[in-house]
Amino acid sequence: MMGAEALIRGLRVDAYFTVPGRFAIPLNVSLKRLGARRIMIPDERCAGHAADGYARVSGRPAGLVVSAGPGALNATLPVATAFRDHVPMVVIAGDVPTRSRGSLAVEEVDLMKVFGPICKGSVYVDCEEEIAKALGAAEESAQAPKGPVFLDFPLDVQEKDVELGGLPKGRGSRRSTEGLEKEVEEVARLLEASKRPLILVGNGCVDAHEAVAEFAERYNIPVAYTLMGWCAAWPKPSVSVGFCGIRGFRTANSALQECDFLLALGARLSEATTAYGVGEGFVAQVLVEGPFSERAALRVRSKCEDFVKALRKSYRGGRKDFWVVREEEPLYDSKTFKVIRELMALSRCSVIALDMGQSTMWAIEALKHGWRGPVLYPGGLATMGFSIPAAIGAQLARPERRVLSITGDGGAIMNLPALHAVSTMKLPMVVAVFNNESYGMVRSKQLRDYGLASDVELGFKGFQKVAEAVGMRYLKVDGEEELRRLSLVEVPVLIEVEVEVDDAPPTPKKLFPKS
Ligand SMILES: Cc1ncc(C[n+]2csc(CCOP(=O)(O)OP(=O)(O)O)c2C)c(N)n1
Ligand SMILES: [Mg+2]
Repeated sequence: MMGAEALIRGLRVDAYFTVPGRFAIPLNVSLKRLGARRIMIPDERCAGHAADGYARVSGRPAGLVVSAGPGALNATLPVATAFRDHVPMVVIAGDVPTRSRGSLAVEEVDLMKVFGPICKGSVYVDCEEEIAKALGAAEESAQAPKGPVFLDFPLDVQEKDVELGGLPKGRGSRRSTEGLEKEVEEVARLLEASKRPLILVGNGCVDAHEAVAEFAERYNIPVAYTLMGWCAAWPKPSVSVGFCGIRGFRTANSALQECDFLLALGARLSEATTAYGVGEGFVAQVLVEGPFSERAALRVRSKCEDFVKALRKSYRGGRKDFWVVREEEPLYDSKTFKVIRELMALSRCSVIALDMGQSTMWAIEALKHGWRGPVLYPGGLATMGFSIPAAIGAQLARPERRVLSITGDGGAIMNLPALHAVSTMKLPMVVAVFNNESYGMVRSKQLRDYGLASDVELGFKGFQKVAEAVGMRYLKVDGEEELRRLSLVEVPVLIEVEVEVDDAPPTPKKLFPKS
């Protein structure tokens, strides 16, 4: 069988997002022959974000298959976005033949150098033996710390006749839990003794968040989240106090300041989370990788899953008094904020994909008022243009749910290939574009810091025509009345909301100070 087929047979990936190219032909032919689930989206950036959205919602790695040079380079943004947010993904680039490597062949670029810093691991599959290594690396993608794995697969090796024997299955590395007992005992003891305990769930605890929720509900311990942890963890327990940080829940930020014992699970305790301070209490931090916080007095190197499992066994304490007092979140007199709240209530969507920009900041404020489902948010890299393609992936992973994409005009204008894909696949999505005819978020910062705005105007008024061109329904929305018509409009639908460029949520001074 062809090398490409051997690789695909060995991978444990449910769905492959692809863009064709001559160096990826054996890969794409193998996917078809093997009956793999394939989704072709005609732009690598969009296909990559769609793979990311699929993985965020399904919890399983998605495949991204691209061709050499330009094709692969166009996938760098979504791959880096997934890397920063610890999303599992197997990225396979069909590359120029091994003999052409380094020869400046047409379409050739050193992809291993490009993808190395934005992937968890990478393998140059330059011979048959490396296929086994590539499969091992791909398994690692879904192991904590999760992240994209890059497989650089030259055309000649894809086409080579290979034997299937000896390929590893489910090798994934397991970190030893030895030596954890003492630390778990210590945390259990501190938790028992504390009067105002708080568990903080970060993005690194996504796999264990349900176990944490069960534990916290049983003992009535408040659970706060980082923004990224909150977005990924659903459903939330009754003891949730929201997410901490710059745009965090008041309740969560107060709890972080007032707790006498903080157990931070898979949370780095970066400034984004601790913007309003952490109190004087004892801090224990569990991280599978990366630097510990200076505030952490007890530092545990472990997968959160292993740690939480052990803690549940060790803990002997009783139910706590729920010490946190819940505070109301503010309501704002902003058109964007109000329409987003109405959309959340009226669109019958239960998964939401955000972008980067003012409308997303408003969406984060609106989410605090009762949103229960998963949220896809490109928080690490802050990638504009993420929402629509990521929503496609989420919709494909959860066909029974309806996905709402919230984006600015800047994010939407990048996404013609994604809108075309939404329409051709007839995905039941609601795409809401908040059109302020500019890069509003950048404009407001420029004005604030320099008193002038340059090259931030977009002035695009053609979303209705775009919707018509790709074959999506279109609805212009000014408020609740038009939104009520949403139930009569067939999906997929593109909703356009005209908003003022100055309709921006209050930004705490701490956020992006002028350096
Ligand atoms: C790919 C990418 N390019 C540029 C930026 C910088 N950036 C952050 S927000 C933003 C403006 C977003 O504009 P829009 O989508 O219209 O949202 P608005 O702020 O106007 O609501 C830009 C350019 C980015 N984060 N990502
Ligand atoms: Mg805009």
